[in-house]
Amino acid sequence: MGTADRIALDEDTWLLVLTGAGVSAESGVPTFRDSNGLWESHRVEDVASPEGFARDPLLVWRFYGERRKAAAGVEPNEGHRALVRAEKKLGDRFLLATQNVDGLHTRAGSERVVEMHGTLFKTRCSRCDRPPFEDQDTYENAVPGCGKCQRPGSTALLRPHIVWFGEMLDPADLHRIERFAQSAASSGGKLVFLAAGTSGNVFPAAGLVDAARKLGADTWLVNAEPAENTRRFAHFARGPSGTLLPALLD
Ligand code: BV8
Repeated sequence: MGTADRIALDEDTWLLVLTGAGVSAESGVPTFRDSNGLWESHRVEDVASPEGFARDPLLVWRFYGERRKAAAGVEPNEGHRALVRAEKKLGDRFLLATQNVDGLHTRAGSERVVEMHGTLFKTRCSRCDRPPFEDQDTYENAVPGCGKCQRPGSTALLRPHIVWFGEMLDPADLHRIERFAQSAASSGGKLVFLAAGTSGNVFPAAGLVDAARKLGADTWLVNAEPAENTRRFAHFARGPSGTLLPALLD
């Protein structure tokens, strides 16, 4: 585990970043591991899975409505902003893949973002292919039905535009990440893979470090504590991303 103290953003550096719930912790958004309240009384897989939604759609909407409310009231932190500055410096040699659904990267000013697990602020029909739409409603008391594909006696329920456990990620998202890493590798430039605020538990996101290593990337992990896959990284900077990302990238 190397302990170099910064990531050089040179003319030939390509930076692929993966973030998880830990980068939003300092903005006051609870992570999955140290979450409290609603999450403690429910396993995430129960309220973040199609089976959970089929079993109790109102509970699932309460879980997401609660998070919509919470996320609307918080601000990006210095870690989000350091990633915006890195993107401004590298341009199309920068890509940010996030597991987070709280929208804070976009609110901080990041543009080259792949929201691998969807977003809290969009809703879609669980049956028809109407496009997902912006939605801030919290649906505490009634599960919304789709007005478009309504058939007599069979109401299709609206659902959060989130990738639940057991659901496929959008192939277009995964292709965009792969194409970026391959372009970096074939450009003769230096590919750096930086993961921040993620416990490395959830796949396929947790496997990105291995794909990056196969392409010869230098690999960094910024995390408050060792992650599931810490040993897959050449460098591990332990501590809060709000401090370490500016220190490493500026
Ligand atoms: C799929 C939306 C299947 C919900 C989420 C291979 C092996 C094993 C299992 C699987 C596998 N392939 C698939 C699976 C199953 C499953 C999975 O990985 N399960 C795990 C639990 C074992 N994966 C899936 O189901 C995925 N689907 O692969 O498709 C398939 C295949 C073929 C055909 C059909 C289907 C879908 C995964 C997406 C699930 N949805 N999110 C929601 O958010 O409500 S995942 C959810 O977990 C969030 O995205 C969240 O980001 C993520 C949790 O991970 P982290 O982000 O890392 O958050 P966590 O709290 O765990 O860690 C935070 C870290 O930050 C901690 O380490 C902490 O120390 C650190 N930290 C805290 N504060 C700070 C900090 N660090 C720095 N600074 C700080 N201030």
